[in-house]
Amino acid sequence: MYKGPALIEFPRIGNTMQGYISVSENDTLPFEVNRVYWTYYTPESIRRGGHAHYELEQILVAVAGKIIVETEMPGGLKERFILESPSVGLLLPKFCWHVMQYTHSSVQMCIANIAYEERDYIRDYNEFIKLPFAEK
Ligand code: T46
Repeated sequence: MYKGPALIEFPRIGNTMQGYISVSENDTLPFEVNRVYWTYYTPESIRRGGHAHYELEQILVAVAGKIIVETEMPGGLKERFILESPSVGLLLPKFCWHVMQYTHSSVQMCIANIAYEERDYIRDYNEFIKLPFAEK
């Protein structure tokens, strides 16, 4: 079986009086970080994503607002996650089909293991569901 998506709790330093810092360094992440990107001002009616990746692994964090993430792994396991805390991330492993919907003010930070490469995307759902259901 492929490893499925998983929630990650980041440390939360601070208090309600002074605010918080969350932090992560390479030794506490499941991969080495090679790219960080972020998305914002997505209209609430829009569903982004709709793809999987061959090599990309990443952690999605709603640093502001709320993100609904629907995932599907090869073999058909479907899950739904709600991200609404800046100290919680969602680890998306390779071969994980994902679709995201955002509240308008939300900001999504993505911490990724590889640089952007269009060839790494599986954008055709029919191609995705043909992926072998085996350990990768
Ligand atoms: C993903 C989800 C969570 C770049 O040029 N460099 C980049 O690093 C990225 C991420 C995107 N782009 C370009 C490629 C497209 O022309 O930005 C445009 C929009 O990308 P896309 O339609 O893939 O955006 P999303 O929000 O559907 O997906 C993004 C990531 O691309 C994807 O890897 O997993 O966020």
